[in-house]
Amino acid sequence: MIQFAKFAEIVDEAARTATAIPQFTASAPLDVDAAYAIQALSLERRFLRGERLVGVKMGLTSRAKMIQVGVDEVIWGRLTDAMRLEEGGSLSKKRYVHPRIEPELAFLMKRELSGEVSAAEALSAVEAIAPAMEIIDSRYENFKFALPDVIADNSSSSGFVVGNWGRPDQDFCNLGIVVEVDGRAVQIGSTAAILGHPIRSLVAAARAAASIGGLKPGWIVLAGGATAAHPLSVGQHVRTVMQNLGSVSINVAEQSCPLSKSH
Ligand code: 0L1
Ligand code: MG
Repeated sequence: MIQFAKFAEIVDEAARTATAIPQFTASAPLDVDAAYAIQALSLERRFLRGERLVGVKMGLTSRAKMIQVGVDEVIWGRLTDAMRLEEGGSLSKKRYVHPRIEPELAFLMKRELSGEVSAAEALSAVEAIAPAMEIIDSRYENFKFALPDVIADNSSSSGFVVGNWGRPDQDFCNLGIVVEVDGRAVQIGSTAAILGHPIRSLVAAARAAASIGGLKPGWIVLAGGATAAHPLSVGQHVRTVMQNLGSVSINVAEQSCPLSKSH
């Protein structure tokens, strides 16, 4: 346990100071359970600094992501209030090591959801859905990691931005998605890439979150990237357009404006 706490401190400091570190599994034989224990301990450090748990992210929920990372297993991480960026605002690139953006569908929870649930039960616990983007930023050098490394590193989650909320009773199983950088399409996909239907990701989130008391009303669940992640550079305007649901955007700045809520 003491060693887990040390790994948690290292990965937390790497995230806090935007400093790349060598992957843990190069020197320690971590398994997936150990990795989730490290993730929990590293997030505890953020909560002690005043951050609040506001939801979870599901990761590696599409073939594109599994192939990009070289694993075939769904993973999850925790979202805190400090990770949320203002829609249309800016992110400060210097607060990340090597950020990338992923188009995602976000769920807003209306009711608690935990453990083994059906797709219908999951849907009935949703208040709203929205187009969203996740900023992933592996704290490992060159984005190089094995599965336990990335899980320990909060499954690479480092920020998220959510567009306008819409009704959950619309069909969202196969919505077209375009990610644009400065008006040019850089990724094209569909919500169907998320486990065939994004609701399956919420079912998986309920199962995963059972270990932390379940998904809570008011929480956000990011369903997972629908395309490969796209690298971010200073000066870019990044927008994701999702069929029927609208768009969500962010500007990549060297440093964010002091008046902006975003970090
Ligand atoms: O889908 C995801 O959010 C995956 C994050 C972990 C892997 C990565 O850093 O690309
Ligand atoms: Mg993601």
